[in-house]
Amino acid sequence: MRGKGSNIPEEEYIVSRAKMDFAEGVFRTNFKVCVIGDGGVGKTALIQHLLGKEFSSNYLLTIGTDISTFQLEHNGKILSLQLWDLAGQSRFDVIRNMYFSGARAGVLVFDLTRQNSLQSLSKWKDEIFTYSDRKIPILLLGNKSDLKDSHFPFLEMVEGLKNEIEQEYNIVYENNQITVPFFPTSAKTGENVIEAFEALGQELLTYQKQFTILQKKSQEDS
Ligand SMILES: Nc1nc2c(ncn2[C@@H]2O[C@H](COP(=O)(O)OP(=O)(O)O)[C@@H](O)[C@H]2O)c(=O)[nH]1
Ligand SMILES: [Mg+2]
Repeated sequence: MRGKGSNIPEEEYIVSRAKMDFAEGVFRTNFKVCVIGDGGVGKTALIQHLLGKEFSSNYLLTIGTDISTFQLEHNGKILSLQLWDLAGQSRFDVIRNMYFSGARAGVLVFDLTRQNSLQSLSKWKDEIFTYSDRKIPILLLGNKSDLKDSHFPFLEMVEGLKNEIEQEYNIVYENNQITVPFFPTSAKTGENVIEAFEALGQELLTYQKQFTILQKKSQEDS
């Protein structure tokens, strides 16, 4: 399984958004994925790595949003992940809900060298669940593993956050199967980056099933 990235022109983006917003029960291959977390944790660098661009230690502060598409092949199906690179700066607070609307997955990124960037993630998770209007799959990334001897600092806190999110799924989805994958990653060396997004692809398919069951049930009940 290998991913391939490309930048998409605006018209195509609008068309695929329209497809996404059609019947929820139909198998969906286009997913809006919001990449979030504090400024400087490496969100842009991770996306650049996925898209096959060289790592640069000199990115400009994110201004606004970049949208790029990363494709995964999964059991012969193509999953198209539209990666939204969100600005973490507080001056963008007012327009954030617009960014999250219609999101089908969230990638929560923290910096393995900055514990407070992990502490922020619970707040980011609440925001994406609120504004996307459902409990969507979450991928948890501890980035900059190349700067750490041990890849797993703050493991207890990571487990705590995983459990917190999985509990929220358990409340909504009967016999919930959705889990929160966690990977230490490095946008610099590329460690685990593709593997992590492949794991997210798997969760998106699981989510699709759970959500369809939930919808059928609510139709039967009404
Ligand atoms: N050593 C190391 N530096 C990284 C890594 N990822 C990002 N950086 C650096 O961290 C800084 C912030 O990265 P950036 O992608 O702009 O963060 P963003 O604000 O979350 O988008 C930049 O100087 C990057 O070069 C990583 O995996 N390892
Ligand atoms: Mg950025």
